[in-house]
Amino acid sequence: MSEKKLSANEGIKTRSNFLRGTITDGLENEITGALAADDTQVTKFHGFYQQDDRDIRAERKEQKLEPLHSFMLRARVPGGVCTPAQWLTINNIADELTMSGSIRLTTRQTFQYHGILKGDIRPVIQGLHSVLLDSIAACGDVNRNVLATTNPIESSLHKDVYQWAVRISEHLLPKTRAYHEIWIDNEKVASSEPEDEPIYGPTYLPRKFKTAVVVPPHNDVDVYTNDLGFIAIAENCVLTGFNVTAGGGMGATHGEPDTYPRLASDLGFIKPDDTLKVAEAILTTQRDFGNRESRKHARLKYTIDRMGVDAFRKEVEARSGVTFQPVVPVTFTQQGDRLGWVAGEDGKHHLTLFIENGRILDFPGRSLKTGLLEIAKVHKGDFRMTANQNIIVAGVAPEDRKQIEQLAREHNLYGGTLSVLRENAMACVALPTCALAMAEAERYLPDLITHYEALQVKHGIEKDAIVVRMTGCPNGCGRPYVAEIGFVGKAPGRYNMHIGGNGLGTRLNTLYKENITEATILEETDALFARYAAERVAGERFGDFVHRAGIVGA
Ligand code: SRM
Ligand code: SF4
Repeated sequence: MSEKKLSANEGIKTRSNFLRGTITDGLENEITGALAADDTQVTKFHGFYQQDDRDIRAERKEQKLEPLHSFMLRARVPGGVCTPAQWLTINNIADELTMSGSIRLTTRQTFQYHGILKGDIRPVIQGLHSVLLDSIAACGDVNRNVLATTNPIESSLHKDVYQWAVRISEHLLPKTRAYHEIWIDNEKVASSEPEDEPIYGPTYLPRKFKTAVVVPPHNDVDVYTNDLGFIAIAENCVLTGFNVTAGGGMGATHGEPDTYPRLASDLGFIKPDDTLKVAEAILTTQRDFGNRESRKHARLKYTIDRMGVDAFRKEVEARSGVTFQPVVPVTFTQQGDRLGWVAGEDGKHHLTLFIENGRILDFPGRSLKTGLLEIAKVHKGDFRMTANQNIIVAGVAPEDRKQIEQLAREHNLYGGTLSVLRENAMACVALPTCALAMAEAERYLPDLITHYEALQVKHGIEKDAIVVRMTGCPNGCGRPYVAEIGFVGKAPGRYNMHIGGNGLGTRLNTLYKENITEATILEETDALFARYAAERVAGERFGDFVHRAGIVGA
């Protein structure tokens, strides 16, 4: 393939010298708050994005000022597990080194800072490093943060599965020394060894790559939306292996039907010992067969659709030396998180706290950030960030439960009167920081949910959990295409409405109405809820009902 045909990012990666680019020079340039354009692609591999506040973009332009550049940094926290000591540092960094002051839990079990000024990126990364956290490969064309079911009830199985998430994450990490060199040591580390990326090669992957490990029956990580999935199979809480899935992804572009959300295909069952071999083989197959000309068609899902699942499976078997066994049948019963207390098999207690759209900050009457800080000061277990933007205070001894619960209640982190609808709702960041947002999501969904709650009460269905998700554009960061009702931003105040996910994360929904405003959304929902309340059969979920009633097709 000639370089001329390759996407611009391929050239940037090649020239970056294993992810260095000219970032160091850019950090020293005090004339601008920005980095060089090519470097802003390279920094993604180091975990951060250049952004600007879109609320004030026009105003700054009018004043002939450059946009107010700042950076969003995403940490890498496999399985979402961190210690209270780490949380104290995470909190302090948000206070001292970010303009937003917030900690934003993401849909991939980690957190982001928004509003870091260029001169503060190094102190932020060094601060995280001081408590053994990093942001390498949190973004970019590499394997990203690996998800693992939080599943605190089956504690020993969770521990095993979490360890696999960590091992996969470590195994597939880029090996470049650039991250340490630029951010930690601040100088080139002398080495006689020539630099190499044994798994990735110098141009890394054609596109981002995402991995999740799930423990059925709880599909809290929406495993089928990942490029690579491991579905844990266990007997008596002992892991016997994984069903492997490949080729999931949510992103699409409005008006371009050759881009689409896709659920992963089942490849087959493997033993635990084969996990890393298979993960690497799937990744390198994508490395070698993925489309490097068009980034819109570069994800593994398109590679698999082009090759065919059987040919893809054979290639993976040849590379890994592992033969897939038939898939072990599994059942999922739920997506999303179980909020509140559960007791684990190890006698420890775990409290899942609802964080609306993942934004941890002190709001009037809800001092979420202070509350978590106070909990971190006394908590002896760990924290687990969930793939649904919530957080678990995990591993609480029975005698400490009262104190944790009291702190959570004092700060309105627990014990209010949330509807099940709100508890299950999720929105992506969108405006004002996301450069790709076409409509509001995080700042608007809470209001839409309030309208929805009223409609649920009107139709007597307020006890029904309906999974509602919203994103500000079709990229799908809040996984709206596996929601029972998904809203996808098209333009300010306008959304596509999708319905018919199954509440388990194993069925895509269907486009129902296009480009509609709030008034039409509420009219349509009123009519749908009325029919659902009147015509559903016992126990039927909303997403299943709209299929059975023929409101959306198969
Ligand atoms: Fe995402 C790009 C936020 C999970 C699909 N995503 C972005 C960027 C970085 C915008 C950009 O490129 O400039 C967003 C930054 C917004 C901001 O200001 O913080 C962004 N994505 C997020 C987060 C923070 C949403 C959230 O509210 O939690 C999630 C961070 C996850 C993490 O910690 O790693 C996030 N993004 C997802 C998911 C869900 C998932 O992975 O489970 C998806 C859909 C699954 C998938 O990848 O197919 C997702 N994000 C995208 C895409 C579309 C990719 C594609 O294949 O087309 C983009 C745009 C792109 O890559 O070109 C994108
Ligand atoms: Fe931004 Fe779109 Fe992702 Fe929302 S879905 S965070 S608007 S890229």
